[in-house]
Amino acid sequence: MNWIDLRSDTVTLPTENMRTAMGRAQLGDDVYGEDPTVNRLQALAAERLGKEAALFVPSGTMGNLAAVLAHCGRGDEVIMGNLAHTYLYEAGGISALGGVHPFTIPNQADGTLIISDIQRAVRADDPHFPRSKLLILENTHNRCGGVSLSRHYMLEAAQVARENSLAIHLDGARIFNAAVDQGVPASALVDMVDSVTFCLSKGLCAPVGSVLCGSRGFIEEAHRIRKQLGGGMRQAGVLAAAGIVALEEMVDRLVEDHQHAAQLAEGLRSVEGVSLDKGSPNTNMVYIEIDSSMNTSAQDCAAKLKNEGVLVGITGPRHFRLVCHYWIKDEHLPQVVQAFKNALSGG
Ligand code: TLP
Repeated sequence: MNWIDLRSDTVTLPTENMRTAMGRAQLGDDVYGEDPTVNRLQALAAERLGKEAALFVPSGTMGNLAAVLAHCGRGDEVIMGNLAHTYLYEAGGISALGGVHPFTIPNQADGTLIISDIQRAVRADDPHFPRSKLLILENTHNRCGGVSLSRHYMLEAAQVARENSLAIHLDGARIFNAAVDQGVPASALVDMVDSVTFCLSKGLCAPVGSVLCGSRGFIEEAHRIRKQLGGGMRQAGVLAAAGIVALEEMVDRLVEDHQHAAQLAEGLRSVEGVSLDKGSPNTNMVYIEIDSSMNTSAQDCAAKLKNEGVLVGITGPRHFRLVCHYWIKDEHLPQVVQAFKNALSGG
């Protein structure tokens, strides 16, 4: 079956241009720093994000982990939102592998952290306490509905971080969705942070890989940590080649995914028993709730949708995330709406 796969933008397959570039990529041993294609991707990524240097890593999770380990030592503390991907979905790696302690504060519905909450989370210099070292923000914010954080907010957060000697890492897995959403270059959303991870393998369609960007000294440290984590990938240019196409060809078109999310949300509004989350859709994500009057669970409904060729992400007992991406086309949107109508009417 040709699935309409809305579970995530991580499911995207590489484009034809990516497959061609991968086949033709010039390769070398990247652990020796000799893969010309990896080097080209890293230079391009650093340039696009306005940072001195960049490091190709196998995943967003490893990019965030390497960043935390480069910023913090054992027993240090990281301040982040209670809905941050790094807190919820990275298997506790910062604690398990780095002995780094998370201090969570509530994420607001718009993905932000209240500035006074950040201020209050910073520990006094007292031997009873861990040392506050790092603030992590996320843009776009996945669990807050894919919402994008403005430059204005990022500057405010950066100021409170600076005043308290905290470094800032941005989980920018979808930073290009945020940039396209706001009509600004991605560099304008990250010039105030010390480090940023972004993913090539989500809406940008590359099969594998993320990039960690920061100052030259920071990236040298992260390079050593990537090796410790087993992330030295040898002839990785075969993957980086797709990443170059991702950055050169796939950024501006993200606007189509955002338009599709808006169209899909509009269609779903007409389905009895479906409510959009407040503020949804944002960027490429639609979050919905099935009304309790409907005699179904998310599992049950997802199974019925699957019978119609539609795959959705289950995010709660009656809650779904639908993510638009390159492989979701105009003609799929009415099919998805109809599949929901059928699933919820017992049809
Ligand atoms: N997110 C995945 C799942 O892990 C939830 C998804 O389907 O959205 N930061 C953010 C904001 C992310 O959304 C993700 C992946 C990551 C980091 C991790 O990236 P990978 O999967 O490359 O380790």
